[in-house]
Amino acid sequence: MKVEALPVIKGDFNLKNYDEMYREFNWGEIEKQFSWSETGKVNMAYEAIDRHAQGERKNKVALYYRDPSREEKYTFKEMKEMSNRVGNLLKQAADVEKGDRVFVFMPRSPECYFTILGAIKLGAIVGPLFEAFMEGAVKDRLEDSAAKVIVTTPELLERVPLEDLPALKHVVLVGENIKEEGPIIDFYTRMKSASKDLEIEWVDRNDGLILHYTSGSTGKPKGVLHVHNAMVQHYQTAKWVLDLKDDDVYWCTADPGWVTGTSYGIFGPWLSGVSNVILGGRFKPETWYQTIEEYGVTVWYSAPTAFRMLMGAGDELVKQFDMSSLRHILSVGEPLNPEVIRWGMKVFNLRVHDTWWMTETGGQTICNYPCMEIKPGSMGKPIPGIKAAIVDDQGQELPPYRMGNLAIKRGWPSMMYTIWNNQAKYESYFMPGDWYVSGDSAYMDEEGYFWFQGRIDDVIMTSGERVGPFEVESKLVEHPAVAEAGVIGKPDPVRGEIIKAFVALRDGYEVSEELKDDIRNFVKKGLAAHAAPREIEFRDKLPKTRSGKIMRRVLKAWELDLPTGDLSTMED
Ligand code: 6R9
Repeated sequence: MKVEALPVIKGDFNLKNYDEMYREFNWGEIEKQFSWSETGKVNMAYEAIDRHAQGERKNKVALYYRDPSREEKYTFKEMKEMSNRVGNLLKQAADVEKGDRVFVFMPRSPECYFTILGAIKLGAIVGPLFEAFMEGAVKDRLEDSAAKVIVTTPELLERVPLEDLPALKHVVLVGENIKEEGPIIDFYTRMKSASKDLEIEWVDRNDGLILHYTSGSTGKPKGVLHVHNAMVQHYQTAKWVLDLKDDDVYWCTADPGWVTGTSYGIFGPWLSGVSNVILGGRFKPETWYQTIEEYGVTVWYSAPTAFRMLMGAGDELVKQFDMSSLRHILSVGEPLNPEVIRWGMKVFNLRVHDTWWMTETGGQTICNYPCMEIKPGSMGKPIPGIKAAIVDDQGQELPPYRMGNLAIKRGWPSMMYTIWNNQAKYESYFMPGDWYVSGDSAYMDEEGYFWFQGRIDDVIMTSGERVGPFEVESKLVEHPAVAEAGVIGKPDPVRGEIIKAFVALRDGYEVSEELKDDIRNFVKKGLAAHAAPREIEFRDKLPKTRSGKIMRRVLKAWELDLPTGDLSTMED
C-alpha cells in the first residue's frame, strides 16, 4: 500500500535527524542532567519547578490559568512557594509522609496543580481523579490504594464515602468558610499561615510518584504506579516530540485525571522550563481558539475527539481568531483520522502530529516528529531509545504489514513500575522475549511506520478478512453527514462477524434510509466492499471516556445485551 506522505517541515527542531538519533541515542546521557547524578537522590517537583525558580527562569511565567471565573498567572518562583506551602500544610495538618497516597479530586485550578506538586515534594504518591467521578469510582480507587489523604472541594466531598474508607485519615477542603472538625482541614486558611520554605523529601529514582487508575474491559480499575525515574523520558520526549524550546507557550488540553494531563500537562513542560497554559471549565470551541490567540500558544497538544469537535464547529469560526502563534500541533488518545490532518493543514497550515502511548508506558513511545514525513493515519515511529515491534501471541516478531500485537521491549525509563497491590497483573503484561504487550493491534510498514488497527479485542473478523475498526471509522467521518462513528464486529452465523457502525450525525442532517445507503456506499467505494458496515445505527452521542476514547466495548454490550463492565471513566 502506498500512501501520500506529508513532507518534512523545515525548521530548527530539537530532533534534527531521526534515523541517526535512533541508531546512536542512549538514555545514560540524559540521566546525567538530573540531581541524582550528583547526590544519588531526586525529586520530580524539584526538577520541574524549584530548579527553575532558583535560576534564570525565576520570574518567568510557569502557569497561565484561565476558566470562566478566574484568570491568573504564576512565575516559577511563585509556583515553588505555593507548592511549598501546600507541602507544609499536608505535612503539618495531615501528617503526610513519604509513600503515603494523597488523592487530588477537584476541577483543574491553580490549587490543583500546587497540591500535586506539593505532595510530590513530600515524597507522597499522588492519585489524581477526574472531577466527574461518582461515588463508586472514588471509593474503588481510594480503597484499593488505601489513600490516607484526599484534597477535594466541598461540592465533591459528597462523593467521598468517608465511612467506608477506614484508611482515609484527612480530608483537605478547598473552598470558602470551611469548618475544621473531624478529618476536615481548611485549605485556604492553612495556606495563609503555611511557610513558603519547605524541606524537600529526596527520594530514590524508583520511589513512587503517581498512581493512575485505568479501566480495562473487565474487572475493577487497576492502579498503574509510576516512579520519579519517568522524568528522564518526560524530559526527553518534551524535547523531541513536543519540540519545546525556552520561549514556547505550551498548552496541553488534558485534565490531570488522565495520564496525558500529568506526563505532558505537568512534568514534560515544566521539566523543560516553558510557560504552561491550563484552561479550566468545559470545552467550547470559541474559548479554545481564544485561549490560543490570547496567550499566543505556540505548541498545542490535544486529542482527536477535540479536533473533531472543532472541525464540526466549522471553518468560519476559526477564521475569527488569530492562530498565527501556533507552530506545532500534536494529538494523542485515539487514532488520528487522516481527515483531521487534512483539516489541520487547511485551517492552521500545520500538520497534526500523532503520538501513541498509554498510561502503562508513562510517556510517549511511538510518534511523528517535526523532522520526519508524516503518513496520515500512521502513529509514526518509536522514539530513540525504545524498540517497538509487532509480535504474534508467542512473542515472535512479525514481518511488515502483518497485523499483530503492538509490543515494546521492556525497560524504557517511564515504564510503569507495578500495578498497585497486584504484581501478578503487572507480570501478565509481558511475553517471552521481554516484550511489553500493549493490548493494541497494529502493523508496521516497510519503512518502520506503525499503523494502529484497534484494541486487540476490537479487531473484526468478517468473512475471513481482518478489519481494524479505526480504518472504517476514519472513512465514515469523511462523509459530510458524519460527526463521529464507532465500529464493532457483530457475531454473524455466516460471516463470523459483520461490521456494525454507530454513527452520530452532524447538525443539520436527518436520519433516513437513503442516508444510511449513501454512507454505506461511501465506505464501500472509499475503502473496500468487505469493510462497509452492513448495519448502521444512528445515535445522538457515542459513549466515550473522559479522555475522549470511543468505548467500543459499550457499543458491543448494547448490541449484544451484555454487561458493560466498569463505566466509571465514561463521560456523563
Ligand atoms: C495516553 C493515553 C491508551 C490507549 C492505547 C490506544 C489508545 C492512545 C493513540 C491511541 C491510536 C494513538 N491510543 N494514543 N490509539 N492512536 N495515537 O491515551 O493513555 O488513556 O491509557 O489509553 O489509547 O488504544 O492503548 P490511555
